[in-house]
Amino acid sequence: MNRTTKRFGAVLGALTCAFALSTSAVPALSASAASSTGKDCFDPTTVDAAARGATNPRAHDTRDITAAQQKAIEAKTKAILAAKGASASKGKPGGGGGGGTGTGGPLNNIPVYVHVMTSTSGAGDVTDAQIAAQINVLNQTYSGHDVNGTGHDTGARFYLAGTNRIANNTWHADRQSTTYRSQTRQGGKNALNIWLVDFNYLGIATFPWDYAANPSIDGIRVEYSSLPGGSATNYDLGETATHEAGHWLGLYHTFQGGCNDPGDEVADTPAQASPSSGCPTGRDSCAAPGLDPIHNYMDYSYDSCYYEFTPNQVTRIGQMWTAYRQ
Ligand SMILES: [Ca+2]
Ligand SMILES: [Ca+2]
Ligand SMILES: [Zn+2]
Repeated sequence: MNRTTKRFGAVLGALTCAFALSTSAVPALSASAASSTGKDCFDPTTVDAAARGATNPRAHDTRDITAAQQKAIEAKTKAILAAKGASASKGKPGGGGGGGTGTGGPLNNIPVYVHVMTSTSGAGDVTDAQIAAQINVLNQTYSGHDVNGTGHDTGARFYLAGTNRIANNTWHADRQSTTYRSQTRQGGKNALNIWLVDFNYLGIATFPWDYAANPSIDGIRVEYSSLPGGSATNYDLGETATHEAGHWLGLYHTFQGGCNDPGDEVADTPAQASPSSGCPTGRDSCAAPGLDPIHNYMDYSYDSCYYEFTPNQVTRIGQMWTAYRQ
């Protein structure tokens, strides 16, 4: 398997599973409100051939969120925040009623459960030191202190709450992902579950607004060789997990919507026509002011190119946390 061809598998899976938003009302946050069938709507092993084959290995990313879906998500979030704001004003910070399933928690103390899905012969069995290094990378990148440069403090902090090692060839290859995620996921809606697998992607994430409908599969799947010290060429600094956690926290790609408003819903990330590759200094793919945000974690650059979230992404992360994971 050529590690250099691995790309982020994006986030469409959970969306196609869970997306049933209404633009006219705040949907109930309870899991029972959704027909959570447990069906996995995104099995990368089945879309690889069609999506990756001929032209662009990232082509499946274009199946991301439609403009209409994005509009609905933003409206829903705004309504939830307004409702929680009203609740907070009554002295009930963090909301209470309708708060979905699972127990929430603070952004600055996120429990991380790492599920190491090895083969029966031990492939993919990362070390405890690598897992610790990965948690450290998350804390560096989310606090604005990347080894590659300086960014902004998102307020998010992570700690290792548990490591789970499972030997299963099928699961190691990310097959039956709904099954294995449902059977192994730990913690509440504030818990970041990371499943380390070996697939044709660097990572795949669920979004926070999908949690209520599909709580049992919430989290990120990450190519095990992308952990610090791993073998994924150009993607071995552990920043794949940073990128995927960004989705899990509610960020879109910086190229969401291309050059068109509202793009990624973040004002201080210049519009970007398409994903970057490598670290293309000076890239300027949209006429809108500003160079492409190639150093942003939510682009597709090399790990060594990444070093920042922007202030407005920090704001969005906080809002998304309040709306969906607190
Ligand atoms: Ca933007
Ligand atoms: Ca520009
Ligand atoms: Zn992504």
